[in-house]
Amino acid sequence: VEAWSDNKRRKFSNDFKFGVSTSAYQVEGAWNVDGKGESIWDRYFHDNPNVITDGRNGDEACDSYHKYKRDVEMLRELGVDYYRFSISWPRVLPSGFPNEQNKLGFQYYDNLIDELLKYNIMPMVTLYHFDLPQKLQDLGGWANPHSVDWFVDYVRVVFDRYASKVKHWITINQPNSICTSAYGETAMTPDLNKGITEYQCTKNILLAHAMAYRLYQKEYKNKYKGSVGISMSLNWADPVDNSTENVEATEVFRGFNIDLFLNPIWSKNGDFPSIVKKIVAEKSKQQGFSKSRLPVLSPEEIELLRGSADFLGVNHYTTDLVKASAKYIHSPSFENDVGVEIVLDEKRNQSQPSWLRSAPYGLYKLCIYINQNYDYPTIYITENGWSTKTGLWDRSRVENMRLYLNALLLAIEDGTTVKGYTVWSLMDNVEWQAGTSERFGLYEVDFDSRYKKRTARMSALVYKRIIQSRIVEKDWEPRNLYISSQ
Ligand code: PNW
Repeated sequence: VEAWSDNKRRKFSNDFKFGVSTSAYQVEGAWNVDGKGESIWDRYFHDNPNVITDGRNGDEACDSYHKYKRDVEMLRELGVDYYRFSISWPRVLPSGFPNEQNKLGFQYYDNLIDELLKYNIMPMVTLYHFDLPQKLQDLGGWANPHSVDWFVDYVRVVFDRYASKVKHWITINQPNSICTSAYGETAMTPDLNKGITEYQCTKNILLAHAMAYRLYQKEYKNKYKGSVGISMSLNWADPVDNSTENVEATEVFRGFNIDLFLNPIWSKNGDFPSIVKKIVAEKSKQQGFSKSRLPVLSPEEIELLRGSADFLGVNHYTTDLVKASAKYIHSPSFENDVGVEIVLDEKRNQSQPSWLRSAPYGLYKLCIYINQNYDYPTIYITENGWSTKTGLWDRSRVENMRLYLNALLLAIEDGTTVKGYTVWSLMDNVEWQAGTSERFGLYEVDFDSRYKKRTARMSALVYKRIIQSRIVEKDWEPRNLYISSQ
């Protein structure tokens, strides 16, 4: 029990929505079936099989491309209000451009969406969850300013087809992970110019989001009345102790990992945060660049970005502890610009991967931080979850979910506008480089079975009960794992 929590009984209001989430590459499989184009993850894993912990890539994954009816049946079993899934850009536009439209690829999403609507489950569609068409990566991916146009052209095709059926849109999943960790590491682009591409990507991907938002406003909103947001990776960060240097290091860390992406869209004046502008400009100068590696946003771009979201999607998993770093490495990179060290909190429960520690108070503090700095935006928690090894009695997932939902109830009581909560994930899936060695699912998937058999875990039954009762019971347990769609 956390010191900040109390024993008051709280309830989710009747209009609060519950959902679950997946993404295309992680569940669909069928990587080269029916005319799908190659994505950057297909290429990366086919060329570098050794980077995957257990060697299992997304070629087959959960085979949701063929098993979507079973997926929807599971959603009915859980009783969720909505399903957050993503559309694979290379599945529908294999060249990346609208000149080639893959009928069969679209047919899959037609079928999935119609199946959801048939059972009154709202689709929440992520337009981009990490799987860029390889052909666009060959042109520089998100570091190329033309990527703004490429994205908007793709999105227009999708809006035209689905705006009448889909009312909740997320433009991009975790642009901050895409630009700063993936570009900074090696996952999404092997060809790096560190310290530079991170910020080109940041600018381009935020503009791509804003253009897609404005497109919806202009051409679809009046008719279809949907809402368009963006999901950010927003873990909380606290200083490892109260020393001035660690407190300051934490402010810098938050500046780069939270505010760099929120400030342009949700702050009153827009633009990148001044602390980030200052640090990158100073270091760029020291390193001999003729100007800051962080691109400038023009007044028009600042206006375009400001207010360009109906809601903030919060993907929240854990809290990092921040320590000022003594070693300043002279080479340019996002990491060196932030210049801190992340320390794991050994006191906290650890999940399967070591980065994931259960620290529910962090969700509460994050919400308060967002409210104070960005004036109470409308929020959906678009991802929150826990990973385990295989096994159906996943008590650590249940425990973690209960603690985070209680923290969320407290944040709501203190004024946070949260419309919905989404578990990552509906089922075990391909956890990027971790392959299937980390399991995030409410349903276990038997990846060795021909039908990718899915079985409800204990957490599925607990979540179902929370959705029905709207309260978080302390220690209710099911007697068996039978789950029905009634
Ligand atoms: C998310 N962190 O990414 C992704 O959106 C999912 O695709 C992924 O499967 C899921 O988390 C689980 O890992 C994250 O550093 C990226 O804390 C970074 C972090 C957490 C989640």
